[in-house]
Amino acid sequence: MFEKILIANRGEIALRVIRACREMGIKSVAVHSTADADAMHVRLADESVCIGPAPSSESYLKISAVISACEISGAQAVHPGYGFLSENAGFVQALEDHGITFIGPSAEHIRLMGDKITAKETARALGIPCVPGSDGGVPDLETALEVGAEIGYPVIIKATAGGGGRGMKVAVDADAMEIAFRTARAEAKAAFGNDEVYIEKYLQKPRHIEIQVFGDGKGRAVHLGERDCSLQRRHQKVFEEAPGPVITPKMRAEIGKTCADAVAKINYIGAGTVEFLYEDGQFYFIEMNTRLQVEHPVTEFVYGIDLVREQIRVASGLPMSFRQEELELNGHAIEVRINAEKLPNFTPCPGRVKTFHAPGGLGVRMDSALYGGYSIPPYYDSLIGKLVVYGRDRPEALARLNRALSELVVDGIETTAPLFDALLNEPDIQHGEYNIHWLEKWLARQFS
Ligand code: MV4
Repeated sequence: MFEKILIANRGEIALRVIRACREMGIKSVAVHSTADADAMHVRLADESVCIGPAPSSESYLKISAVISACEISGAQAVHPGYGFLSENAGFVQALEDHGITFIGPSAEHIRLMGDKITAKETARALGIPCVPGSDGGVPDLETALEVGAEIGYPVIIKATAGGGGRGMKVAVDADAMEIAFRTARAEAKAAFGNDEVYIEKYLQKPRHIEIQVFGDGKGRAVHLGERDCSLQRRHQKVFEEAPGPVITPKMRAEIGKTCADAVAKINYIGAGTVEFLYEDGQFYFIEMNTRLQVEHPVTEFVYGIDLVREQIRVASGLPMSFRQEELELNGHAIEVRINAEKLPNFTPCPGRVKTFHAPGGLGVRMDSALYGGYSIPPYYDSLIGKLVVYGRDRPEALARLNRALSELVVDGIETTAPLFDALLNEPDIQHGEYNIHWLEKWLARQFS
């Protein structure tokens, strides 16, 4: 087992990893920018190294600075958290060249899933159901129109190098294809420096359901069920739950096994998420994320597993500490993301937090790096905490969320917390009746 792990991240996820390290008797090294000298992750870690100035590009994203910090501190492994360098194959390669272990999948698997066409081809070859669409890239308008005629409209045009919703365009019919195709390519070129696009049948009212998978890198893998992350605004998740309100045990077992078998077959190591759109009882693969996700705590609650501990175990060559047959789904968990943003427009509002009080009690977990007197710097993303609740069933989890929100105090800045008080009063939310468009429609109605 590693003696010392460096955490190449900040905020609540850095704390999450430091906590796992401490429970495992592993020393932790924080890295930080000059803007984060007073950050909680720096205080909580056993050691810290300043790796550069405030902009992420010169600190948290700077591979050479992170590697230097490993050498200075003697860390044998790096946990990347999410975002930043977590899905950067070049970083994994650079660590390997320096004899440092990356706590996550191989550079090859990160690359495979980073290109959305190869990801989809791989998924299909491994028996994962995919959205009908073009076989690979669509080079010109003529081909795009052929694909449209074959699969039927509406279609969606997506960037091969994309993900997370950037560079996507819907064409409702053949007449709309020319403009949609041209715009999608231009946006893809501008955003990713690569104008390759592919085409899929556009699903009109799906849910976003993702399957948590975990591999040991030696041909064994398990699934830990699904999360429903349909409540999003501008491709940012705001509310996630496990299990999904409309997923039956039979469907879970089936799609879960398909995903676990697939990642086992490619010797995938560590945590991964297979993302699907779900409509009319069918799953359609869209992407795979090769990292630990923000919303992993809902899965931890309902399966009683520490995913970060397992990541560290398999990265060090140990087996996972459980088998599929030992994994049992129990109860219901919900996460809401508390951002330093002002409603109704979600305007970022960094600044000084006067008072911070985290809710607690039975079935409540608040992952946050805030403290009273802390100044939230303007340079990084606006997530300041994740409030995660557990109940024996969904109504109990909802009641607990309502209660926990009533205890939360963040004074001095605006947060998205009031949004969730309002959402909890909505019958559709109470009944789990929502899809990927529900939240944006509701927001438009609320604030018009
Ligand atoms: C789609 C889709 C409908 N049909 N693909 C958006 C982000 C990216 N990960 C995939 N996305 C979508 N792909 C097909 N074939 C609708 C979306 C989509 C979406 C997906 C998940 C959560 C929120 C979304 C909001 C708008 C569009």
